[in-house]
Amino acid sequence: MPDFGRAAVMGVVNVTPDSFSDGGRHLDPDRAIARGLELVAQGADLIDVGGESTRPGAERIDAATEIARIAPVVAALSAAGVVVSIDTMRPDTAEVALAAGARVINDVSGGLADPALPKVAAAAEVPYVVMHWRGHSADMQSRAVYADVVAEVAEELRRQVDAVIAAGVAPGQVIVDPGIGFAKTGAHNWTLLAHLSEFRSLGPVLIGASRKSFLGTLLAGDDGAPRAADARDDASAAITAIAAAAGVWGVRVHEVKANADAVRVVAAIQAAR
Ligand code: PMM
Repeated sequence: MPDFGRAAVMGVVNVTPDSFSDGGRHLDPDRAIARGLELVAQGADLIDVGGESTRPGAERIDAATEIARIAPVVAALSAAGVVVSIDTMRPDTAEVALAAGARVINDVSGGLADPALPKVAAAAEVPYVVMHWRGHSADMQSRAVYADVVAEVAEELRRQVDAVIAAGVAPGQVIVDPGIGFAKTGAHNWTLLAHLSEFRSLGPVLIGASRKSFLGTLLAGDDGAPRAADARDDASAAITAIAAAAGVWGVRVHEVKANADAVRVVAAIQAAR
């Protein structure tokens, strides 16, 4: 597990036509590669490349389409020395990405969508992000029902972690993620963010809150219209500071600059304690 002495900044490059945050902007491989390099120049420690949108309501695409989108981007960024994580639920896509140089697997299903994926992570001996997940995006919001969201997400995530370790992933390679926005309402997201330290006993924690719709709701204008996705970056950086102060391993963000500064500010304050 790379340790940067502060929270890691994972920059997002979605090679998709339909991600809510940056969909369509980086579908062309050259633009996606340039964006990844730009985020590294701005201070990203690693780049998360994804070819399948997981926004609420998204339908799945086939593996061949996903692979065609991510392969040239993973290969070019890896060749340029960038640490690439592959955001996929599919073992075939992960295998192609690893062969192209990816060094981390980010599975938003945390091993549940395809039990072969944890085995790929185990064989490759790479860090494996296990995100809390209750089912595919098409209908996941119908599963946003909790009596105690912190306790239930922690318990379900613990079971997911146990399963991937049983599949052969070394415990030291597991990164956990409570899955902000995945089968969660805005209120659930805020409660999880208010209790991040409770997830640390499960492993290093990654948080992906950047630009998500609960921020659009929080920052809605007087007319009630949600703030646009690309105008949520200051709020995302505020969450980064709070998450870093709560001791997370890393944050997954679309705009790197302010987040890279925020994690350095928090590290300086922690060092001065
Ligand atoms: N969120 C999205 C995609 N991948 N991966 C992890 N580990 N955690 C997340 O919260 C997460 C993720 C959805 O956001 P996007 O469509 O902007 O990529």
